[in-house]
Amino acid sequence: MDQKAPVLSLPTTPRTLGFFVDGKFVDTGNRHLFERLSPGHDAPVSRTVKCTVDDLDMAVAAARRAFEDGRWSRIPSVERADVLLRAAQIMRRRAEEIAYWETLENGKPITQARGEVEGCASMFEYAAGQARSLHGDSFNNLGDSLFGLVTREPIGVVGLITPWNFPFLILCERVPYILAAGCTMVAKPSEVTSVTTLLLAEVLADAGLPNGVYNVVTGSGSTIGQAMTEHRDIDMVSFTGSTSVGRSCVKAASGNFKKLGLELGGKNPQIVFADADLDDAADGVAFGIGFNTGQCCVSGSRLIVERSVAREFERLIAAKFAKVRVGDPLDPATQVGAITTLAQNKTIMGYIAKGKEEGARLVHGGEQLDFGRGYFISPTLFGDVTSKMTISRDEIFGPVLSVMPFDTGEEAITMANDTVYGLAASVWTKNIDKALNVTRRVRAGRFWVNTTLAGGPELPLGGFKQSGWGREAGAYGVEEYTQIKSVHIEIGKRNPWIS
Ligand code: TXE
Repeated sequence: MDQKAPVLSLPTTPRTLGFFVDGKFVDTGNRHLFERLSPGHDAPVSRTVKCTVDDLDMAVAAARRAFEDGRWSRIPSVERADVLLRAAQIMRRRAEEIAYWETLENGKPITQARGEVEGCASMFEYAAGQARSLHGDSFNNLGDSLFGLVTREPIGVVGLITPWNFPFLILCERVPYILAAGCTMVAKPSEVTSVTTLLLAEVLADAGLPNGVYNVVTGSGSTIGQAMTEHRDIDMVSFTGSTSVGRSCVKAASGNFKKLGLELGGKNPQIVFADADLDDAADGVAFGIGFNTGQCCVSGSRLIVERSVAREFERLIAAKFAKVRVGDPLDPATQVGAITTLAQNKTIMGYIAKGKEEGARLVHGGEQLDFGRGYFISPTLFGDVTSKMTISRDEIFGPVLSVMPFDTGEEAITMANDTVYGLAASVWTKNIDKALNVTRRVRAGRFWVNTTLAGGPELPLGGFKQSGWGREAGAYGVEEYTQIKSVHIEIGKRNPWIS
């Protein structure tokens, strides 16, 4: 018999967690706390500390001590790999708890959160392999008297600033790589989704990570995030968030010229040719914008579709959208959950109003859904969108798809590239020549052919143009957290300078 999985219940009291420094949770005592309401239920679920810059200094000092004394940065890579592998096991054991808190704070469907935690464990396993295979280079071609080595060293203390859309996934696309490289770190999660970043501290401590290697400071972006990017004792900051804050990170980092990794916004094209399997493409395109309520930096929000099939394709998408199950994030049947914050809900509804005002044709959705609590928006489709309209240019970060028809492949490529961003793109066609041509000419850091949003730890992520700097994950992801040193070794006696 097909039994419906039960809807999970809310916690009876909010969970209170201190921040984490040098292997210990710091007591919340009489500290100012930030109370988080579940965006799907309007109920208080967690309380975390509004840290001060002194708290950040304490965490950075712990990370610095742990880096300099070599308790992690200089141990054999096999030991680092063991810790990462144990962390993956513990994460799998605690997957249900981690997924539950991710859903409560972020509003994403519980089944999606469970899938993400599994993906995170896999990330740790992959990075364990990377820890062991990280290596430099040698030059045996410099003549009899000189031998050259290029060694890789951990970059030092890393500050990690993460957003609220994938609090645990984005964290785990970075932490195991930072640790695999031998760095120590301070993480600062978004103030609205801090719990799972703190739970990772427990997981890593249980896995045997030495104290001081992974520290977490909670609090606001304008105080703690800003202080982190300015901090003179942090060697690198990896920031994921809005392009505007990314820009302020670049200015703030100039004090000590710290290295920056930036993963910023996107306005990602989905190019659909008339020869594609249209039903399959419609399902993929609907998923690409509906997944995580479109609060996804790689969401395919611009649908660039061949004119001869544009109306038919719109109908297919609208039919898919009509069937999407929007609802309680704690219900295992839900496919699209809540918008993560009230501010983001206002932003999305503002863009929907703007789309109508500027003359786009509303084909489907566009409504605030009323379930008596929480913030929910129906998947929304606009037709007749032009490249001048705000909804085709700005990152909306919501479930809003804009249809823009094209006549030739050249025109599709020009339209796809007509954006300041370059994070991701997808192309749907049965013709390999068209697929390859588009893949090679559209400027984006991640590409999908006849699929979207697929991925794993092997393939790096990051953007072209104003979508950011550097790459996370994959072999490149570990290398980002290292620096290289050239070593010149004289063999035998030097040719004297003064004879
Ligand atoms: O992001 P912020 P917000 C986009 C999306 C969304 C918009 C605003 O378009 O509508 O950004 O979201 C920390 N120095 N994305 O305001 O502010 C902050 O505490 C250092 C796209 O929430 O960029 C949080 O930890 N850090 C994106 C993180 O930065 C600062 C994901 C992101 O917050 C800071 C999220 C400062 N001055 C939003 N101010 C993506 N591409 O994945 C804030 N922060």
